[in-house]
Amino acid sequence: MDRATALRLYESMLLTRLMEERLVLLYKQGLTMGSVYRSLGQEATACATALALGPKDIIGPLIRNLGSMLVRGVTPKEVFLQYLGRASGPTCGREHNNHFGGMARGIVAPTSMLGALIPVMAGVALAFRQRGEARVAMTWIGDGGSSTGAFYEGLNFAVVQRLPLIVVGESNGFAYSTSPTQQMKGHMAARSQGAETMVVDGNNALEVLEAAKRARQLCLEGNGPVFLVCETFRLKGHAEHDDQRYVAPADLEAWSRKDPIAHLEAWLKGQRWLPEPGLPTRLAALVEAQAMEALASIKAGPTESSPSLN
Ligand SMILES: Cc1ncc(C[n+]2csc(CCOP(=O)(O)OP(=O)(O)O)c2C)c(N)n1
Ligand SMILES: [Mg+2]
Repeated sequence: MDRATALRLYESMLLTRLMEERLVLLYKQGLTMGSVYRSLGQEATACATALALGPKDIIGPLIRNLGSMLVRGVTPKEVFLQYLGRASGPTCGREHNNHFGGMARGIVAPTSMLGALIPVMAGVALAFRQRGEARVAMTWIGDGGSSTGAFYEGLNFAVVQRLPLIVVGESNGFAYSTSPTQQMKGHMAARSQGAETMVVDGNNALEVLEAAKRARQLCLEGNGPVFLVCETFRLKGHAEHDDQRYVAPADLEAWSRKDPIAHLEAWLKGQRWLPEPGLPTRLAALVEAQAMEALASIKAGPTESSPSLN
């Protein structure tokens, strides 16, 4: 682990959190076109995995993986424009939240249908193999989403074809208000169907990054796919409208103490690789400036110029 990578990881996780906090304010003002689905406490499972990839690899994120998109170069302003439903946003106001992508940055747009991205990303991985390209595909799935037929079909196909696909399993305690014990027997990792399987502490960003790098290497050597299951916890409700009254306060308290950002910060301090002292302030200012730019587009009216869809 080199200092530059560790700091990039820290910065991307912090940016994710600041972005989501700002989005919640817009939601509370009634300005967003839908709810906000936070990844509080799960920033490592989106950022550290995406950071392990090469520039030509392709990701297919889910709603709680905004961090992976920021790692690939998506800007806060784009995200704000999208949430505000602006014509100048990435989908010209036709879609909401992080449902956008683009091949220039190697992002297959998230969709609402849980599990549907697994066969799609298996197809991407198949294309890489057919063309003889040293690239991998990565996608994410929650404990709930891993109960879908699409998850089983897509992963099975990837296993049988030995495709360079990394499926990141986010075992975060809930699917809406349903706990894993109410909808699966045993551990999520047991759903790997013969894929190489890894189980890591999803709140330890360094562990996630190392595992994702190993997974990528395995894929490039023809041993894919890899099911990388991250043990973590959803610290907020399903979305902002959910008061999570079904979550045991003791669990929330225990997992809050395992905050992945605080954990990485402590590790950086131990290494004497301190981030610049003003980083949180600088990132917060960046987020605020880009939120204000996006908000200004509202004044420009609904006919503000719109780019073509990519
Ligand atoms: C195929 C399908 N079934 C149901 C839904 C409705 N739905 C949206 S999110 C969600 C819960 C997802 O839980 P999980 O996969 O554990 O992800 P998490 O929200 O915990 O990140 C459900 C059931 C959906 N979007 N797609
Ligand atoms: Mg879940």
